[in-house]
Amino acid sequence: MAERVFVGLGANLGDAGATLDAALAELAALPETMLVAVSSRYRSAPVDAQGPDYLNAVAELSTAIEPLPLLRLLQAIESRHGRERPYRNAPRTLDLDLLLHGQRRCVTPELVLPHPRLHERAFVLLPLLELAPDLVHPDWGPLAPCAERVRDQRIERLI
Ligand code: PH2
Ligand code: MG
Ligand code: MG
Repeated sequence: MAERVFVGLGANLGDAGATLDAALAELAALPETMLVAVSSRYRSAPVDAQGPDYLNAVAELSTAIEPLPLLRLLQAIESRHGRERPYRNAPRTLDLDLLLHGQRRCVTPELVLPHPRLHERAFVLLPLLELAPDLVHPDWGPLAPCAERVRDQRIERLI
């Protein structure tokens, strides 16, 4: 069965705009998957990280791919864009995070669903709410009220 899936995109090294364009085309080309919607792009200050500002966005997919195989496909796309992991939260050419996979919960060393920090980070929450203002988290309920709590994070919606 196809699930409603949200993927967070981020980049703060290289030509971040071109990388996001290419990554979205690769998401659209995944098997058993439709790219349903893409948020605006946002420029955001690094959170718990160093380096240049990030370009962030969120994509909505409809996909029949299960969470772990989908995670591996996302990691393959990251690798094709030169993603390196020298240390935690290092600047990156491309980060693709599985945020929500329907209402599924999953806790494994490799993958936690829903993404445990999605409600704390403006660079995830604002593009997510732009696509799905009525989104309901499987544990915490409606996500819209969380936007109030990330108001101090620097983020700019680009046109
Ligand atoms: N990703 C991180 C850590 N910090 N900050 C912003 N603004 N955008 C990100 O995508 C981001 C971050 C780890 O994945
Ligand atoms: Mg991330
Ligand atoms: Mg990641």
